[in-house]
Amino acid sequence: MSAIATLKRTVPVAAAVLALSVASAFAQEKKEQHPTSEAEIKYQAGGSPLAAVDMYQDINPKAPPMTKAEFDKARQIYFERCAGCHGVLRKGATGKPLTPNITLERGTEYLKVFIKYGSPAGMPNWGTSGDLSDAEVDLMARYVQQTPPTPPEFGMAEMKATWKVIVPPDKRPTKKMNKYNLDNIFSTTLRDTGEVMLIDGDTKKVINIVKTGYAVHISRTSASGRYLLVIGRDAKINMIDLWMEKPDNVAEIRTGLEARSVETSKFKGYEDKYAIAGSYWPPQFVIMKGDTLEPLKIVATRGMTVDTQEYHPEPRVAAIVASHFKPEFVVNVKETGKILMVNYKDIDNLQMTEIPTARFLHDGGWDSTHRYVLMAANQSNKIAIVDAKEGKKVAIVEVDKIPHPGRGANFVHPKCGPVWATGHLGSEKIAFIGTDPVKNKQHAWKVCEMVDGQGGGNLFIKTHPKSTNLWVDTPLNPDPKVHRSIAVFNIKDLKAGFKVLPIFEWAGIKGEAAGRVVQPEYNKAGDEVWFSIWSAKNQESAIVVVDDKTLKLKTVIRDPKLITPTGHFNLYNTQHDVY
Ligand code: DHE
Repeated sequence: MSAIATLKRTVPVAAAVLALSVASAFAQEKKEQHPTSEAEIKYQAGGSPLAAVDMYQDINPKAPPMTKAEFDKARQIYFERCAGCHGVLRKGATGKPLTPNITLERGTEYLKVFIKYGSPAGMPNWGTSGDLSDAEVDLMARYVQQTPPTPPEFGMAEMKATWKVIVPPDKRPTKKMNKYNLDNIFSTTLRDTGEVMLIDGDTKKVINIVKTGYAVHISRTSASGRYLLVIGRDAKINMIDLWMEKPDNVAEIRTGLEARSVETSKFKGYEDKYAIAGSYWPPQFVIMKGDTLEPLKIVATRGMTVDTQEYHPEPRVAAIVASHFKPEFVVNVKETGKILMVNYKDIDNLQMTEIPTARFLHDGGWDSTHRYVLMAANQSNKIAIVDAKEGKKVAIVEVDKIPHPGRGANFVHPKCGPVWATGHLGSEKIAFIGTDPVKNKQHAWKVCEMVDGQGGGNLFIKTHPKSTNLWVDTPLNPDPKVHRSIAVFNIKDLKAGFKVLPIFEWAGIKGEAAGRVVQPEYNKAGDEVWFSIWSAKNQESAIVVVDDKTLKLKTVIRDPKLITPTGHFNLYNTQHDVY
């Protein structure tokens, strides 16, 4: 039984004062026990676009009364802060379920304590942290006792209504019309302005700022390298033609109400033929025509979980990667813990292999041979490994708390041979998993070594085949010294520990700035590494470029339009899965 459940049984509502002090102690204990919980909270509570979607108000006679205005305000807070963990339908995702059968039994006073002070199990202390006022805590306690409102579905008709071919394929250039070195362009998300900035990696000059959906999550290059696809948090995909004199949008579509992943077909003979996008809401993925984004086939991901085999109503689609071995997309279904190998050879008779792994699949990437895909089941502290050639699960490897690889990092470890590395959001550990089952069998599909980085709050890790450095960021670490710098290891001598480079300081930003250093990303040559300095939208941000050999500052890219840069993707490395 949870500590709070015990509290509820032994402490009647009348003894609220005691309850508050116990809960407060829990909040304190939580801070001590989970030094990175602030990082986790920031990460999970990233804000859902569903906050702005109108949903009906239920009048449940058993639930405490709410006016429509109160309900709408609470719904907005719920989708901005709570849905990431508790789910859109409140049936539980990475957090606990909050359905009325549970919350009505708890009652308003109890729920208020819980929301205000948090719990040792990971519920943030929304009230004492200052995020929610007492009135808002009361509002939320009443809201979670109402029947959860359901956002609308988003099927073919809705997708088609948002689909625009801005420049039809026959009106596009037949050859490259610009002099840019397409292989070394970087696509940088300007998170809060709803744009991506295309930067020439050779000259460091801005090529164009392209309008996109809100808070673009990732950029992916098509197999041929001609198109760039980006997807916003609001599930809007923009397709940018890199052959245009000034690369810009040629097609766009919304594939749902909230999303994180987009990819294009990469198998020989199918280059650029299809695009795929997964969505968080509705839980589904859609296969589209590769040159126009015309939606062709929508597949729902609702279904049974891998472990308890219970129905889950909103299994979100997380990372999607394209296989190099077969005409397949590898689709990660988060809450049910299934990896789907979706074969696009005949999409009218779509064949899918369902590989059960572990719940909460999130992000990951290929090993250096591109045969094995390694995906973090983040809240299960596991890495699921699938052989894309055989279409079979290889192993599930236990790592540390909340692995978060991005796409991971591949290199040859002095003792274990080829490894794939992940850092962790919930700890300072960096795990190296052996990926060579032939020449280094004894280390394959095991953690062959773990080293300590600067601290928890890590999001991305990176190296390059031409480099001997391994870069580990910590943007969500609460300590500014840690989230404003980067750790770099020499992969030939991991035991020697890491050097810390003061990336934020190097940016020379004078005013107040959050200055979180996010996502190491190599240029095409593998001799420089780019970092975003991510500040609030009314503060200065920058991109810092470091020389990979000397570990010295090379350039700082500053521009008043560089607002809230987060992810930034080198087009060649993304196209060829070099990481
Ligand atoms: Fe991400 C990758 C989901 C928060 C920046 N992020 C991914 C992927 C998923 C995901 C499923 C893998 C996509 C793929 O490869 O197809 N991210 C989520 C969330 O659900 C979460 C936890 C909370 C949220 O509300 O979004 C979240 N992510 C963040 C951030 O706070 C970051 C730092 C800034 C932002 O945009 O909000 C962020 N996520 C990124 C980036 C990648 C990413 C830069 C791509 C990494 C790569 O190297 O491919």
